[in-house]
Amino acid sequence: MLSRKHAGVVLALLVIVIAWLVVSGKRPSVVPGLRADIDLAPFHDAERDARPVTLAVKPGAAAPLRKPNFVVILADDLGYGDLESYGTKAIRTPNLDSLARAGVRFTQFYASANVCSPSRAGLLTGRYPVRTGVSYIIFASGLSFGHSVDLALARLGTRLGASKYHDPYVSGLPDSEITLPEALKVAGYATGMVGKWHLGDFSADPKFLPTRHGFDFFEGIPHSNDEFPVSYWRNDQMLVPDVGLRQERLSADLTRAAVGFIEANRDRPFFLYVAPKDVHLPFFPSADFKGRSAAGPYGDAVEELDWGVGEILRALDEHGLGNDTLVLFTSDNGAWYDGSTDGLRGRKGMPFEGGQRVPMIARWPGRLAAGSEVAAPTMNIDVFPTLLRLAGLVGPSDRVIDGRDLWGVMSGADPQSPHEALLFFDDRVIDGVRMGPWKYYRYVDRYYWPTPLDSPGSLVGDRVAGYTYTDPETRQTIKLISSFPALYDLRIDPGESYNVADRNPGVSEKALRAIEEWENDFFTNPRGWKPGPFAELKEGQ
Ligand SMILES: [Ca+2]
Repeated sequence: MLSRKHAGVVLALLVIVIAWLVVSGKRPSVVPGLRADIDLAPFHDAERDARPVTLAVKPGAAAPLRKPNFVVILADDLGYGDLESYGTKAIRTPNLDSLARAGVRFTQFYASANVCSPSRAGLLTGRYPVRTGVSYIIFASGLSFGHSVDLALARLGTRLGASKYHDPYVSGLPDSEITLPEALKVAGYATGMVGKWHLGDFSADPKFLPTRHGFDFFEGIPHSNDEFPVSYWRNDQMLVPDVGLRQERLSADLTRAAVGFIEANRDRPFFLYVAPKDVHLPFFPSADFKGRSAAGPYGDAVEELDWGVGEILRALDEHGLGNDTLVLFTSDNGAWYDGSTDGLRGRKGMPFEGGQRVPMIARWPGRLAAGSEVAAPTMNIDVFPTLLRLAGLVGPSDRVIDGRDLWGVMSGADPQSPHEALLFFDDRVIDGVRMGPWKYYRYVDRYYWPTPLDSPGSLVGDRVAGYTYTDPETRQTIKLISSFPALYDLRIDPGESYNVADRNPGVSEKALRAIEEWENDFFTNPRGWKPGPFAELKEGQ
């Protein structure tokens, strides 16, 4: 017998299939300027996959005598307003606040996507995530029945024109992408990763293991802690097939692994990437933290995250590495159901400020001014070129790197943003752009999958977005719904509440042009490959 829940799903499927049949033949149009479909061949390029990193990344002439260590900590789903140093009064974050006091606090730093996987792809490659093919969340390969049904419904709905869901271009980070650890190894770095990967389910296909993408050492989980089974790995060995809901120990285990990596590599330059499972749903703070914050289980998990950061900082100090180490702390996207955006509009899954503006703290005693602040708009794609230059590396020469060197703004040498424009994607579509104080959206088409009712290019959305009223006397026609394009002046309107697009047509035009130019380049050369002297380089090897 079908349970009531399953019967409902089957009924819904039937209704959708019948509706689909009624309108079949009408493929969802793709509105010009919101192109979503491209040839996937460039994302599966065996020849490029096989090229050694050393063809494109080289030690520069001015390599530093002592290469700094890098520790990059990437929290999960932590909102812009969830640290005391970023405004919360409900959660205690003494370690992260001491990090901010001893270093630089960024106030306009963005994740490169509003969900997990693409944001991580952007951080590790220095490129807008769509170039890597990780255009959306890469779900675990062993999906539950319910989740599979939901995705099937979303795909069907997309074909029908009633929803908008696209699988990522790839099922994991392509080998042809050069990751931060792969590049830093050219400069002799030891590389380690601890925590959540989410760039390909390596429990199903080992080619997506972090150890196959530049990390000498890995300990952690393949994807988010809400996708089961949650297997726990060290290097290429699965230690626990399914942690299940026994996740109270995870934060402490991952912290121990991070501290162990620092101890093991204290005598050589190292790059450590820590990607805690906190504070993604579901929350399982350990006994020491349960009930400690005034912000519910979410707040407890943030406090445990803060503790973990404190342990890592303590390990650096204990080994006398503090002054030789650049520590970066940020989040992969904005707050989701719980968490604070500090009043910014939108949450995880949206390109509004609340979905992508995240805390960012940089500490390097002696090199970065303690207690300073950076207000220039910057993004996590900037970490890659910044660390490469600090390690004395040049390149990659064979591809577009969208990120920019942050050292100027970080050190105070040049307070101007290195970006004229920063793009905001939703899935594989560019929704908006930040240019100076302005944030422009040509369209924001959905909150989170699967069903937007007002997205252009969909059957339902076209109808809803097309609601108009014509006055019978004057024959004047006005639009009744939606207010796009939208332009916000973040200097006076950080909450993105007042659309001033009509009052600033020049700014809107310039912003739209920036989006369209990037998009046109992307559709001709999605991977951003540059013509390069590879033939000669190969012969010289
Ligand atoms: Ca996330």
